[in-house]
Amino acid sequence: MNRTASIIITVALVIVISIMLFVQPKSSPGLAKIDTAQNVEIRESVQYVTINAKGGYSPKVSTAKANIPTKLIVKTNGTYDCSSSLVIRSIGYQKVLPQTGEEIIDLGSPQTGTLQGLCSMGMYNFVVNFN
Ligand SMILES: [Cu+2]
Repeated sequence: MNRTASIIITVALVIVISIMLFVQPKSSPGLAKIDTAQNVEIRESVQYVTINAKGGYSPKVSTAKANIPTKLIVKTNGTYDCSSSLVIRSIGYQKVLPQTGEEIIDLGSPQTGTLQGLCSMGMYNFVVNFN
């Protein structure tokens, strides 16, 4: 009985440690902040949010300001996967982007909320939170 119990505890510990190792890099708040700082900028009172599309979208989560003129720039660079096939339902946008290039999508002045972009198959996505 004691032996069984200690085996169960050992297995449980290994599982918990594995989960912690797995989850830690993704939930690191430092990294998310750096990403956001680099991909959102305001130039001449227009806000630009830049997303890279290749094997998915990055950064996956961006934070931007609401209620100011905003353009979304989606960059492809040798993108042969379906992340070049972009769908943004909330603005009725759907387009197959060039394999390499820059697509500029005018978002107007977004209200507070979340804008979601998807690949046409729905397997990759990104969100921009407007605050
Ligand atoms: Cu896809």
